[in-house]
Amino acid sequence: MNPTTINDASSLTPEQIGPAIMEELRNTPFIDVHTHLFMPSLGNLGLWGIDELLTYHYLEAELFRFSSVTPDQYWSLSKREQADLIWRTLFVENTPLSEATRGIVAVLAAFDLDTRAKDLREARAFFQNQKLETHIQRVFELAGTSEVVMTNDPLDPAEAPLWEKSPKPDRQFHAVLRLDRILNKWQQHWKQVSEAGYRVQENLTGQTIAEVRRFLADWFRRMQPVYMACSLPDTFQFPEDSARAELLKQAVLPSCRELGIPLSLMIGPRYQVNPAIRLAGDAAGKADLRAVEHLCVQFPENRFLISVLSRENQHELCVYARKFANLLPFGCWWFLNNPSIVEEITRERIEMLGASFIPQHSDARILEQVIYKWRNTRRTMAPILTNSYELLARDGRGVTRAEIHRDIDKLFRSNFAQFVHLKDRNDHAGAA
Ligand code: RAT
Ligand code: ZN
Repeated sequence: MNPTTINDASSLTPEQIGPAIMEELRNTPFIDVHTHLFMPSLGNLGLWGIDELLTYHYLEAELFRFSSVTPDQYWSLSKREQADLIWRTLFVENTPLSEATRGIVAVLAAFDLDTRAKDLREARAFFQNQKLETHIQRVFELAGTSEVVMTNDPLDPAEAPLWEKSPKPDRQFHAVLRLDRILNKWQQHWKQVSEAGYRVQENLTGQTIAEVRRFLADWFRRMQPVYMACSLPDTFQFPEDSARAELLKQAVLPSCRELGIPLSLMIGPRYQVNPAIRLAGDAAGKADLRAVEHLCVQFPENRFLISVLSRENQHELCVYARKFANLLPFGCWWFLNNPSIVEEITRERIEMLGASFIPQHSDARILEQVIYKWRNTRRTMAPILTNSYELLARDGRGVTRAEIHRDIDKLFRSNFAQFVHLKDRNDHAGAA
């Protein structure tokens, strides 16, 4: 390839486009806009290492397809025994063909560990020898990520006390104020809010709404979240006669406006269709995206990050994004994070929205997962982008290296950074 620099204004030849895209994808440090990872200053909340990787709920779901072990038998095992069973079943006795199992293989290979090992001895010894802080830097480097966004639940009894101790902020981990318990299960959680010192009742009186807003403002100060977030069932409706809709309208959306942050809605799980397999027990359903339409229309001053779990909802989401600039679609979430589906959704999004969306987030629960999830994303993105630029060239406009750089930066960094005003926040943090 001719050395083409980022400032080179001349169009690339057809042979140069693919390699230039691969290089830009490799060299752009991505922002991972939604994970379940935790900064090290939050103590032991962050999961990492081979036993955690193997007991990821995506793999637990697969275990029950390949083994006669019952969920009850599985849950009675220690984590180590569970990991051994999953390794033996999915990696020794069967070929790891699925996306989640291939992910484990890719992580082991990234650390030069034996991907055909008969047991986990070597892998365990490797992870036991890592020091978390340096390991995180190495993992981020291998994943090509500069920073990740966490999921932080102020009503999680394991997490909330850690925030109350003012943990050291971490430039590589941004917080998110997650509201599932408050919005989806107010009846079960209002007492917890009340016990934390807020004058709330189950009934959403004026005082309760004001106190929920005080609760959100206090947690905003404590966590400095980049957005608030909630996952919502496939049956989600807005407006509707429910505590959730009232809380959204009167507390959460006004607070987001006042605090200047977006609200992220992840719509589409069918919670616990098989409770016996716990976290793995959720399914997916097609949602009515008129709820999103109504939110965007009624609250034009709010900004919404939206991900939908059903494949069938993807096209509609793009249509709504074309109507409402305050809607930013993101990610191919959970059951969609497979190359065939990511490819379909991403092509559709580029065709309908150009580079004005966020193609992917990792949803990593275990640190090292970012390695395979982001490698896979880069691998899937390269031919999609190549095809888009080839079509553009055939229609009469070649692409420059600088344009490729700009587009990839938008998709994997600046669309998000601008939507959540990341720069202002970092400047502010730097000045503080
Ligand atoms: O993808 C997942 O790991 C799910 O279990 C959910 O956590 C989902 O990502 C969510 O944030 O609700
Ligand atoms: Zn998630």
